[in-house]
Amino acid sequence: MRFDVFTIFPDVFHPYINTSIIQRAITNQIVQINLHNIRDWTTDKHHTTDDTPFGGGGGMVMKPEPLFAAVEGVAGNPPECPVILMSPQGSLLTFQKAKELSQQPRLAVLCGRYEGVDERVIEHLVTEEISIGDYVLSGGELPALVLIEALTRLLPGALGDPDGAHDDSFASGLLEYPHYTRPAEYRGWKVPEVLLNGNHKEINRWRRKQALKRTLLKRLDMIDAAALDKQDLKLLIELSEEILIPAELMKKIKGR
Ligand code: 9D3
Repeated sequence: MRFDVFTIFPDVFHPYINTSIIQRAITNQIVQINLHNIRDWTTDKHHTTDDTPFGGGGGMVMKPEPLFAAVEGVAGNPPECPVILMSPQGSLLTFQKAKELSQQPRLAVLCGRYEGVDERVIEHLVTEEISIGDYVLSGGELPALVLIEALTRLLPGALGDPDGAHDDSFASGLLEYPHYTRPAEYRGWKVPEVLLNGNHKEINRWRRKQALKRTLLKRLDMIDAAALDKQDLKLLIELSEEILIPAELMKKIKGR
């Protein structure tokens, strides 16, 4: 998969993409990340990428000409791939959205700065706006890195094993079970006995139960009754002795 990233701060990408999973995916030719400095497509003496807003008000707006020139220069006119604007007004990046976008052979990713980009860029160049959450950042660079990493992890071979992200918690629809490592006792806090006895059937059952418990307690919104099976129903009945399980959910899963 090929990413063309358009930014006025290409340098902030280097340390992160040259680390760990993304770096290995680049080396193994699973992803290609091309960084483009929007300033290189300016034509004026001062290499201006922003200007004051028509109609007044504070702040600066990214000018359309360098953005159109950059994206069309790299991705073609019209662009031959989706053009994504990282924007606080975009739709939220989710596992589903990441999976969908990871099917594309190529994406252009625009990073806004200042108050935003000229609306004509959004209307006539951008095909999709994506946000990474409801909090204010200073620009689209960190969100672009988040997008690139989330998509790269989903590409076959990127995690070094062919099954890739199958085990990832958002793929399974539940949060992950708790993890422990040595020592078996730390400050008097013991690792659950079941993990030490080597009975893998029992361990898997315990892990599934803990994953259900956590998801019920921390992310009830993630629970999809349709994705739970008969053994999950048994685990839920056991869990109902420990925590409150919404009657709604019990009804749905008992009904089949
Ligand atoms: C101070 C200006 N803001 C008014 C409330 C609007 C605004 C414009 C530009 C807020 C943030 C930004 C810069 N942020 C992004 O470009 C951005 C972003 C984000 O801030 N949060 C979550 N996802 C994203 S994707 C791009």
